[in-house]
Amino acid sequence: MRKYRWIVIIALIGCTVSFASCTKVQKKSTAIVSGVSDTGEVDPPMDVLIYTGSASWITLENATVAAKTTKKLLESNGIRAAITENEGYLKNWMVETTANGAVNVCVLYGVLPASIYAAGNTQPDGSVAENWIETTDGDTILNHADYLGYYSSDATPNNKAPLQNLMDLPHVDINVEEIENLNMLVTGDGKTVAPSLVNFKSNRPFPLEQLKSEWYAEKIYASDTGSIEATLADPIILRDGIRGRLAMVYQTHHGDNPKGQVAAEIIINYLLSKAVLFPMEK
Ligand SMILES: [Ca+2]
Ligand SMILES: [Ca+2]
Ligand SMILES: [Ca+2]
Repeated sequence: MRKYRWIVIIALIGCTVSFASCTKVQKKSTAIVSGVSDTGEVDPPMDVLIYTGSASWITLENATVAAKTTKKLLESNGIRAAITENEGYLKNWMVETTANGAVNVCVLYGVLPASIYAAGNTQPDGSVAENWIETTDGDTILNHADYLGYYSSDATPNNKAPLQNLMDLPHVDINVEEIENLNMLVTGDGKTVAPSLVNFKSNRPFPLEQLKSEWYAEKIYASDTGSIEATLADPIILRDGIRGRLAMVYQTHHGDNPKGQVAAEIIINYLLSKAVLFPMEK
């Protein structure tokens, strides 16, 4: 009789365990970035996500106008893009698109949100943003307006450390020459890739001599000389060897420039261009 009771108890435990594990497997993932279609298929994450929850050196209103322009142009070229004011959404998308085998682009307006890089520079290595640009996907943070990373989303000034920590270049300093309103002349590449880009004045052009380690200037679209042989550049795409990228596009102090169009043109004609991604296919 006692033996029989044990069999029942063991069977009950077995049922409980299998029920619990079943529940776990069936639990829906909290992928708020991917949509689920009517047929139950999970959509792939957006190619491009534009964050407009906070901005520096551009008003939120102007950032939103630029973001809408970029999104519209990307979509008309078959690129999936979304705008979000929610930095938690941005973080989930970044985690989801880290090392997913596809180039993704995150567009920012002078603010590096705390959800992807802790305010106060408390995570010099391994932030969501740093992990994102350290895979061979070629993922790209494309920054407009203020110095890339200078302010966090809660208005904490992180100053120059975020760029240093993201690049693992402890001395990188964009404003070492304290440049204000430096003429940027469009290069040949700039004319080809971004027809909307015309000569303008940059407040935070990138000093090319600061590139160290495996970082290099992958593309220079405007510079102080109008050629790629230059000292300072904006727009510029910096690349970490075969890994990710940081792009600086119109780093200007409330400059009135076509950020929306030029960002879209750089993404369409270079970063996500089929000719660039799949050069062997004709
Ligand atoms: Ca990716
Ligand atoms: Ca780091
Ligand atoms: Ca690193």
